[in-house]
Amino acid sequence: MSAVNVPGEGQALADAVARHYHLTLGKDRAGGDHHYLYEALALALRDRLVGRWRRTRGQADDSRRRVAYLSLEFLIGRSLHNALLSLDLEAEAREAVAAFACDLETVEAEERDAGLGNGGLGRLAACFLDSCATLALPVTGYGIRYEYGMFQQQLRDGYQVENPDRWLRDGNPWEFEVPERIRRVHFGGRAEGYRDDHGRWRHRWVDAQSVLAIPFDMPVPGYRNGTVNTLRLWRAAATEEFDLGEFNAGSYTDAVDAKTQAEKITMVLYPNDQSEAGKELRLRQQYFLASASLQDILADWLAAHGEDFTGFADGYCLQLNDTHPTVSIPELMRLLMDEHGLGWDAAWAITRESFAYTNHTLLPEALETWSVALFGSLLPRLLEIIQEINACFLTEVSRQWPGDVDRERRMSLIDEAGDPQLRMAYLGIVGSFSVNGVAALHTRLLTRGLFRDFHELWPAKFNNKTNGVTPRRWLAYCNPGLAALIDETLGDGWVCDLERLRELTPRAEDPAFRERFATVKFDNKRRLAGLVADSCGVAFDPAMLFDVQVKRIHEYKRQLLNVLHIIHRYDRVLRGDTAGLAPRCVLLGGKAAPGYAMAKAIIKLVNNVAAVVNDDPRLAPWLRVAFLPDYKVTSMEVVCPGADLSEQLSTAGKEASGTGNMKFMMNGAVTIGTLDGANIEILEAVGEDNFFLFGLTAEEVEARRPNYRPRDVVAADDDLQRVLQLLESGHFSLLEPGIFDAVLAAMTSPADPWMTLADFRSYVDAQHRVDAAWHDREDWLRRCILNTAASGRFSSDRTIREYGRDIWFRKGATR
Ligand code: 26V
Repeated sequence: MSAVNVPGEGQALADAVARHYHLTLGKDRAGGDHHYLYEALALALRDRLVGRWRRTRGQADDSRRRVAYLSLEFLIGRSLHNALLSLDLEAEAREAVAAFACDLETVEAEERDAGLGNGGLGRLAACFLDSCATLALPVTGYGIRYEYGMFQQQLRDGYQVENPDRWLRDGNPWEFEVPERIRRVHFGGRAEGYRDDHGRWRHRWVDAQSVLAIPFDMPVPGYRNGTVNTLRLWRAAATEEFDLGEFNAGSYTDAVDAKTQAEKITMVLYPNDQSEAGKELRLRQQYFLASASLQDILADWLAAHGEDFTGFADGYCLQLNDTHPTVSIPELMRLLMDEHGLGWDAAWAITRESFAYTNHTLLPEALETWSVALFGSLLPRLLEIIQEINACFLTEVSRQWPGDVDRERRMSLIDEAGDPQLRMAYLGIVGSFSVNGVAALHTRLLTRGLFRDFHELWPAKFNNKTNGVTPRRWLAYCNPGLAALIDETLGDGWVCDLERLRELTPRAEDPAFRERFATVKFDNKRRLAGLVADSCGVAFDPAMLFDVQVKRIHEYKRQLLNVLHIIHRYDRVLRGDTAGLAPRCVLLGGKAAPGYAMAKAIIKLVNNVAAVVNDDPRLAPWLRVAFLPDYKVTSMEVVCPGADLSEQLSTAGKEASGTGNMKFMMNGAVTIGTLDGANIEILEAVGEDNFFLFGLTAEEVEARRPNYRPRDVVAADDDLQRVLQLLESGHFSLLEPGIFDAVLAAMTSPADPWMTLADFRSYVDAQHRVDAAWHDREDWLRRCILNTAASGRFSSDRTIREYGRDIWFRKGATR
């Protein structure tokens, strides 16, 4: 990629860094401030990206469908190392910062994570953008530039404390404000009918308040291919006229108030907890993203095609990341009809051929609904449109199933039982040409359960796209040791063709290769032990088995099962029953939604158990336990390369896919897991000998539920009795008696939706198999290598190729 005449590209990186340090930032060398050096390096890299960015935009092929990936979350983490890797400038960057007597790792540590997401859903969006750019696909991400990302988690006395994450405090060198593309978004007021100049009945939205949507573009570099795509994040601001009008009227404080009201919209990322329901601000965020993004897309369309929208659905695909942006469906209808004069039928045909919807959860409490009353007061014209969509849809249902009123009630976009609610997932299905789940089991459960009626009506709309993760960040970037070993063994083609890792399979039989793999793993474990020592004050010995569970804290993910097993181990050591035990360091980490009391109690329990275990010298040779505070993308980059065992314990049927499971596998950890989400596909890929399977299947869980009696389970299991005895006796809560009562009550309730105790025995037995396997070092290493070798299918490149083939660029078919 030579581009000598593009400014910034011909110059040596070291010169560019020095120029930015001295001239752009105005610093002299004596200061030696690492943060300024980070900024200077980021600016120098950004310079290299802008030319490619412009060329990517210029090469946009008008005959090709473009994709907008609409998501309330993009959990991108850090950008500097990713840019270095994409541009292949790591060596030059090391040199450049060495001139400032600094090493690259220190400079990289200055960057704050862009934590604009909760967990898997947001990180998936980030991995997808990476794959789209690497595959040179014309995909733009649209999201929100939250002033405060995911909260920072602190532990105080073992309890989670949330602190605001002001990630933009020191500025963001990766973003470009684009004032010439500011949009205006409306709220409130009312819908009004009128007759236009041609005598046609039209609608308009009047007396609304408006806010400005200001776009900030972040570059999304492809891997060494010259492509740079865009992530466009919107920030809300007050309209100038509004401010000025108030100001002229002498109402200074009202003007300031209007400004803060407007800016509130993009102030904070919502954590996904139950208390989210009914939050008006959250609905404002969703509509703000939808309207600003669609206006932006239509502006491009108008510039190229004028007011002729006939080919719009062939020109654009709008992918909805869960229900959060589904308000885009009625918004596109509104824009096409009210702003551009299309009739209902034409607008509807375009809309349902443009949208595709991805579902990311089966949990009923996570399925989004909005009160019709709230929705109508905030977005009156959109409510009218949804009601009309629903009326047309229910006519279709009654044509298909005449007289089946129960089905009409079940399928209605409005749940009329009690306070009427809009069912956003159903809106997503009705307004899209494609609906997909995120792992094979998840899609099957969707079409047979939650979306059964819809699947009967439109079977061809439904499809599966098993998730993946980008091998750039989750192998090449986070595990340079393993990446170098693979490069040396296979060449470097695997980075963009991960199936090539299969060629490592025979290497598992080569003792010399195993030794090299072991050395890499050991180094990574040392690095992880360093992180644990620094952030938890617990000493992890890299010679011990590193057993890791990091993810959001939720009852369905069953961190509790992990805790029960830790207590069981503790109990065994105290009873002198150490035969066959593998010495382990157990690491847990993750954030609890601030309003989720049970999840917070689980964090406290892990910390209390860790304190008791770590304080007892008898346990030192056998067991160490730590809870890693503030788990985030950057922590995972150290955690997954250093793990030996990946804990994937969700109740079967509850984890839609999981993506952490894939990152661990790629980095050569062995999984202990249930038959849930993508675990099933991981097991299929790696084979039963290289995966520690346990627990009830999704079908067994449902069959067992009606007659589940945890007390009987306890009565039949001495180990479980002793574990619960320790918990009930207050052994882990001596200073705060009773604090775990609610946790114990939940686990022992016949109504426990997660059926934790039902899988205890099977889990502990599987952990014994892990111990046995660990003792045969060569065999263990073989398993690790086979896991990496089988992880090719879990590259998000594969996932994105499937989205491209079946959804975005599908030829003909039902569209
Ligand atoms: C949301 C809520 C909100 C209300 C209370 C409980 C609750 C629990 C979970 C969620 C998350 C819903 C969407 C989500 O993040 N799904 C995740 O998407 C990942 C990417 O597809 C997938 O790997 C995870 O299995 C799935 O949980």
